[in-house]
Amino acid sequence: MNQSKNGFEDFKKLKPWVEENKEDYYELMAYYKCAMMEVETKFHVLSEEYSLLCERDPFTRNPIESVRGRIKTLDSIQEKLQRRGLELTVESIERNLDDVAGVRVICSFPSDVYRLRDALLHQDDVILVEEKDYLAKPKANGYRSLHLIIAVPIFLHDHKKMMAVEIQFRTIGMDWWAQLEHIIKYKKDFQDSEELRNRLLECARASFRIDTEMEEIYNKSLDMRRAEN
Ligand code: 0O2
Repeated sequence: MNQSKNGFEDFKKLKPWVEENKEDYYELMAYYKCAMMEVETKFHVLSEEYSLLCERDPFTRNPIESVRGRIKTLDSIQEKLQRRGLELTVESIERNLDDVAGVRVICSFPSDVYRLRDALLHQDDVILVEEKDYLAKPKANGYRSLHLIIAVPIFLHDHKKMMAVEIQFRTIGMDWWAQLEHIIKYKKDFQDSEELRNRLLECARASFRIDTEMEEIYNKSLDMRRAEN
Protein backbone atom coordinates (compact mmCIF):
# COMPACT_ATOMS: atom_id res chain seq x y z
CA MET A 1 0.00 0.00 0.00
CA ASN A 2 1.16 3.48 -0.86
CA GLN A 3 4.07 5.10 0.98
CA SER A 4 4.82 8.79 1.11
CA LYS A 5 7.51 10.00 -1.32
CA ASN A 6 9.06 12.11 1.39
CA GLY A 7 7.65 11.05 4.74
CA PHE A 8 9.65 13.61 6.70
CA GLU A 9 8.43 16.59 4.62
CA ASP A 10 4.82 15.38 4.87
CA PHE A 11 5.21 14.93 8.61
CA LYS A 12 6.51 18.52 8.98
CA LYS A 13 3.64 19.89 6.87
CA LEU A 14 0.94 18.03 8.82
CA LYS A 15 2.49 18.50 12.29
CA PRO A 16 0.41 21.60 13.20
CA TRP A 17 -2.79 19.75 12.19
CA VAL A 18 -1.81 16.75 14.32
CA GLU A 19 -1.03 19.06 17.28
CA GLU A 20 -4.45 20.65 16.98
CA ASN A 21 -6.39 17.40 16.59
CA LYS A 22 -4.13 15.10 18.60
CA GLU A 23 -6.68 13.58 20.94
CA ASP A 24 -9.49 12.86 18.45
CA TYR A 25 -7.11 11.81 15.67
CA TYR A 26 -5.17 9.30 17.76
CA GLU A 27 -8.42 7.96 19.24
CA LEU A 28 -9.87 7.34 15.76
CA MET A 29 -6.62 5.74 14.56
CA ALA A 30 -6.65 3.45 17.63
CA TYR A 31 -10.16 2.31 16.69
CA TYR A 32 -9.03 1.62 13.11
CA LYS A 33 -6.08 -0.35 14.47
CA CYS A 34 -8.47 -2.43 16.60
CA ALA A 35 -10.69 -3.09 13.57
CA MET A 36 -7.66 -4.07 11.48
CA MET A 37 -6.55 -6.49 14.21
CA GLU A 38 -10.08 -7.97 14.40
CA VAL A 39 -10.01 -8.73 10.68
CA GLU A 40 -6.42 -10.03 10.72
CA THR A 41 -7.44 -12.34 13.55
CA LYS A 42 -10.38 -13.64 11.54
CA PHE A 43 -7.96 -14.75 8.80
CA HIS A 44 -5.44 -16.18 11.29
CA VAL A 45 -8.30 -18.23 12.76
CA LEU A 46 -9.32 -19.43 9.28
CA SER A 47 -5.70 -20.29 8.51
CA GLU A 48 -5.41 -22.28 11.74
CA GLU A 49 -8.59 -24.18 10.87
CA TYR A 50 -7.47 -24.91 7.29
CA SER A 51 -4.15 -26.23 8.64
CA LEU A 52 -6.05 -28.51 11.00
CA LEU A 53 -8.21 -29.78 8.14
CA CYS A 54 -5.05 -30.51 6.12
CA GLU A 55 -3.76 -32.73 8.89
CA ARG A 56 -6.97 -34.74 8.75
CA ASP A 57 -7.36 -34.80 4.99
CA PRO A 58 -4.24 -34.80 2.78
CA PHE A 59 -6.35 -33.71 -0.21
CA THR A 60 -7.17 -30.34 1.30
CA ARG A 61 -4.82 -27.37 1.63
CA ASN A 62 -4.59 -24.03 3.38
CA PRO A 63 -5.38 -21.33 0.77
CA ILE A 64 -3.95 -18.51 2.94
CA GLU A 65 -0.32 -17.64 2.17
CA SER A 66 -0.11 -14.48 4.31
CA VAL A 67 -2.13 -11.75 5.98
CA ARG A 68 -0.86 -8.17 6.24
CA GLY A 69 -2.54 -5.22 7.90
CA ARG A 70 -1.77 -1.52 7.58
CA ILE A 71 -3.17 1.79 8.73
CA LYS A 72 -3.23 4.52 6.10
CA THR A 73 -0.62 7.21 6.73
CA LEU A 74 -1.81 10.73 7.46
CA ASP A 75 -0.26 12.10 4.27
CA SER A 76 -2.09 9.45 2.24
CA ILE A 77 -5.34 10.32 4.09
CA GLN A 78 -4.81 14.00 3.42
CA GLU A 79 -3.97 13.39 -0.26
CA LYS A 80 -7.12 11.32 -0.80
CA LEU A 81 -9.41 13.85 0.92
CA GLN A 82 -7.81 16.70 -1.04
CA ARG A 83 -8.21 14.81 -4.33
CA ARG A 84 -11.92 14.46 -3.57
CA GLY A 85 -12.26 18.13 -2.61
CA LEU A 86 -12.92 17.27 1.05
CA GLU A 87 -11.50 18.95 4.13
CA LEU A 88 -9.07 17.29 6.50
CA THR A 89 -10.92 16.88 9.80
CA VAL A 90 -11.21 13.86 12.07
CA GLU A 91 -14.97 13.65 11.34
CA SER A 92 -14.33 13.85 7.60
CA ILE A 93 -11.80 11.00 7.76
CA GLU A 94 -14.33 8.71 9.45
CA ARG A 95 -17.27 9.80 7.29
CA ASN A 96 -15.57 9.78 3.88
CA LEU A 97 -12.77 7.20 3.89
CA ASP A 98 -13.32 3.47 4.13
CA ASP A 99 -9.75 2.31 3.59
CA VAL A 100 -7.99 3.80 6.62
CA ALA A 101 -7.74 0.27 8.04
CA GLY A 102 -6.61 -2.22 5.40
CA VAL A 103 -5.90 -5.94 5.38
CA ARG A 104 -4.29 -7.74 2.47
CA VAL A 105 -4.84 -11.47 2.18
CA ILE A 106 -2.50 -13.31 -0.14
CA CYS A 107 -3.66 -16.70 -1.35
CA SER A 108 -2.34 -19.49 -3.53
CA PHE A 109 -4.68 -19.72 -6.54
CA PRO A 110 -7.30 -17.45 -8.19
CA SER A 111 -10.30 -19.49 -6.97
CA ASP A 112 -9.03 -19.13 -3.37
CA VAL A 113 -9.87 -15.43 -3.57
CA TYR A 114 -13.61 -16.20 -3.76
CA ARG A 115 -13.38 -19.08 -1.31
CA LEU A 116 -11.87 -16.77 1.32
CA ARG A 117 -14.28 -13.97 0.49
CA ASP A 118 -17.21 -16.34 1.13
CA ALA A 119 -15.67 -17.68 4.34
CA LEU A 120 -15.39 -14.12 5.65
CA LEU A 121 -18.82 -12.93 4.55
CA HIS A 122 -20.51 -15.94 6.19
CA GLN A 123 -19.43 -14.61 9.59
CA ASP A 124 -22.41 -13.00 11.27
CA ASP A 125 -20.56 -9.95 12.62
CA VAL A 126 -19.33 -8.90 9.17
CA ILE A 127 -21.36 -6.50 7.03
CA LEU A 128 -20.44 -6.13 3.37
CA VAL A 129 -20.47 -2.46 2.40
CA GLU A 130 -18.94 -2.62 -1.08
CA GLU A 131 -17.24 -5.07 -3.39
CA LYS A 132 -14.93 -4.21 -6.31
CA ASP A 133 -13.96 -7.22 -8.37
CA TYR A 134 -10.77 -6.31 -10.22
CA LEU A 135 -10.26 -10.03 -10.81
CA ALA A 136 -13.31 -10.52 -12.98
CA LYS A 137 -12.78 -7.03 -14.41
CA PRO A 138 -9.10 -6.02 -14.14
CA LYS A 139 -8.16 -2.33 -14.20
CA ALA A 140 -6.99 -0.97 -17.57
CA ASN A 141 -3.34 -1.18 -16.43
CA GLY A 142 -3.70 -4.91 -15.61
CA TYR A 143 -4.19 -4.61 -11.82
CA ARG A 144 -6.08 -7.59 -10.35
CA SER A 145 -7.42 -8.05 -6.80
CA LEU A 146 -10.75 -8.43 -5.10
CA HIS A 147 -11.51 -5.45 -2.84
CA LEU A 148 -14.13 -5.58 -0.12
CA ILE A 149 -15.17 -2.82 2.21
CA ILE A 150 -16.70 -4.35 5.31
CA ALA A 151 -18.00 -2.99 8.58
CA VAL A 152 -16.93 -4.93 11.70
CA PRO A 153 -17.64 -4.30 15.36
CA ILE A 154 -14.91 -3.49 17.84
CA PHE A 155 -15.84 -4.08 21.44
CA LEU A 156 -14.79 -1.23 23.74
CA HIS A 157 -15.17 -1.25 27.53
CA ASP A 158 -18.70 0.17 27.51
CA HIS A 159 -19.95 0.02 23.95
CA LYS A 160 -19.47 -1.50 20.54
CA LYS A 161 -18.43 0.54 17.52
CA MET A 162 -18.72 -0.41 13.85
CA MET A 163 -15.60 0.35 11.82
CA ALA A 164 -14.85 0.16 8.10
CA VAL A 165 -11.99 -2.04 6.88
CA GLU A 166 -10.78 -2.54 3.31
CA ILE A 167 -9.72 -6.07 2.44
CA GLN A 168 -7.70 -6.86 -0.66
CA PHE A 169 -7.59 -10.50 -1.74
CA ARG A 170 -5.02 -11.50 -4.33
CA THR A 171 -2.80 -14.40 -5.33
CA ILE A 172 0.97 -14.43 -4.88
CA GLY A 173 1.23 -13.69 -8.62
CA MET A 174 -1.14 -10.71 -8.48
CA ASP A 175 0.67 -9.45 -5.41
CA TRP A 176 4.15 -9.42 -6.91
CA TRP A 177 2.86 -7.60 -9.99
CA ALA A 178 1.04 -4.99 -7.86
CA GLN A 179 4.04 -4.49 -5.57
CA LEU A 180 6.45 -4.02 -8.47
CA GLU A 181 4.04 -1.83 -10.42
CA HIS A 182 3.67 0.29 -7.28
CA ILE A 183 7.45 0.74 -7.12
CA ILE A 184 7.63 1.52 -10.84
CA LYS A 185 4.75 3.88 -11.34
CA TYR A 186 1.57 3.76 -9.25
CA LYS A 187 0.60 7.35 -8.35
CA LYS A 188 4.06 8.64 -9.35
CA ASP A 189 4.31 11.94 -11.20
CA PHE A 190 6.05 11.09 -14.44
CA GLN A 191 5.01 10.98 -18.05
CA ASP A 192 5.07 7.28 -18.83
CA SER A 193 4.94 6.01 -22.38
CA GLU A 194 2.45 3.77 -24.12
CA GLU A 195 5.29 1.28 -24.53
CA LEU A 196 5.85 1.05 -20.74
CA ARG A 197 2.11 0.79 -20.06
CA ASN A 198 1.78 -2.01 -22.61
CA ARG A 199 4.75 -3.91 -21.22
CA LEU A 200 3.37 -3.72 -17.68
CA LEU A 201 -0.05 -4.80 -18.94
CA GLU A 202 1.54 -7.77 -20.73
CA CYS A 203 3.37 -8.73 -17.50
CA ALA A 204 0.02 -8.67 -15.64
CA ARG A 205 -1.59 -10.87 -18.29
CA ALA A 206 1.37 -13.28 -18.36
CA SER A 207 1.28 -13.51 -14.58
CA PHE A 208 -2.44 -14.28 -14.66
CA ARG A 209 -1.91 -16.96 -17.31
CA ILE A 210 0.66 -18.60 -15.02
CA ASP A 211 -1.71 -18.28 -12.03
CA THR A 212 -4.46 -20.06 -13.96
CA GLU A 213 -2.09 -22.69 -15.32
CA MET A 214 -0.69 -23.41 -11.83
CA GLU A 215 -4.20 -23.89 -10.48
CA GLU A 216 -5.02 -26.29 -13.31
CA ILE A 217 -1.82 -28.23 -12.67
CA TYR A 218 -2.65 -28.40 -8.97
CA ASN A 219 -6.17 -29.70 -9.67
CA LYS A 220 -4.81 -32.32 -12.10
CA SER A 221 -2.22 -33.47 -9.57
CA LEU A 222 -4.97 -33.75 -6.97
CA ASP A 223 -7.04 -35.94 -9.31
CA MET A 224 -3.97 -38.15 -9.91
CA ARG A 225 -3.26 -38.48 -6.18
CA ARG A 226 -6.91 -39.33 -5.52
CA ALA A 227 -6.92 -41.95 -8.29
CA GLU A 228 -3.83 -43.62 -6.76
CA ASN A 229 -5.50 -43.83 -3.35
P1 0O2 B 1 -2.74 3.12 0.30
O1 0O2 B 1 -3.53 3.41 1.46
O2 0O2 B 1 -1.47 3.82 0.33
O3 0O2 B 1 -2.63 1.65 0.03
P2 0O2 B 1 -8.35 5.68 -4.94
O4 0O2 B 1 -7.75 5.00 -6.16
O5 0O2 B 1 -7.59 5.36 -3.68
O6 0O2 B 1 -8.55 7.11 -5.15
P3 0O2 B 1 -10.40 3.81 -4.27
O7 0O2 B 1 -11.79 3.69 -4.79
O8 0O2 B 1 -10.22 3.70 -2.80
O9 0O2 B 1 -9.82 5.19 -4.77
O10 0O2 B 1 -9.47 2.84 -5.01
P4 0O2 B 1 -9.49 1.25 -5.16
O11 0O2 B 1 -9.71 0.94 -6.57
O12 0O2 B 1 -10.43 0.64 -4.17
O13 0O2 B 1 -7.99 0.89 -4.79
C1 0O2 B 1 -7.37 1.34 -3.63
C2 0O2 B 1 -6.13 0.52 -3.30
O14 0O2 B 1 -5.99 -0.61 -4.18
C3 0O2 B 1 -4.83 1.29 -3.46
O15 0O2 B 1 -4.55 1.92 -2.27
C4 0O2 B 1 -3.81 0.19 -3.76
O16 0O2 B 1 -3.41 -0.46 -2.57
C5 0O2 B 1 -4.62 -0.77 -4.60
N1 0O2 B 1 -4.57 -0.44 -6.04
C6 0O2 B 1 -5.60 0.02 -6.78
N2 0O2 B 1 -5.22 0.18 -8.05
C7 0O2 B 1 -3.92 -0.18 -8.14
C8 0O2 B 1 -2.98 -0.22 -9.22
O17 0O2 B 1 -3.27 0.11 -10.36
N3 0O2 B 1 -1.73 -0.65 -8.90
C9 0O2 B 1 -1.38 -1.03 -7.64
N4 0O2 B 1 -0.12 -1.43 -7.44
N5 0O2 B 1 -2.24 -0.99 -6.61
C10 0O2 B 1 -3.50 -0.56 -6.84
P5 0O2 B 1 -3.69 3.28 -2.32
O18 0O2 B 1 -4.45 4.36 -2.99
O19 0O2 B 1 -2.35 2.99 -2.90
O20 0O2 B 1 -3.60 3.73 -0.84
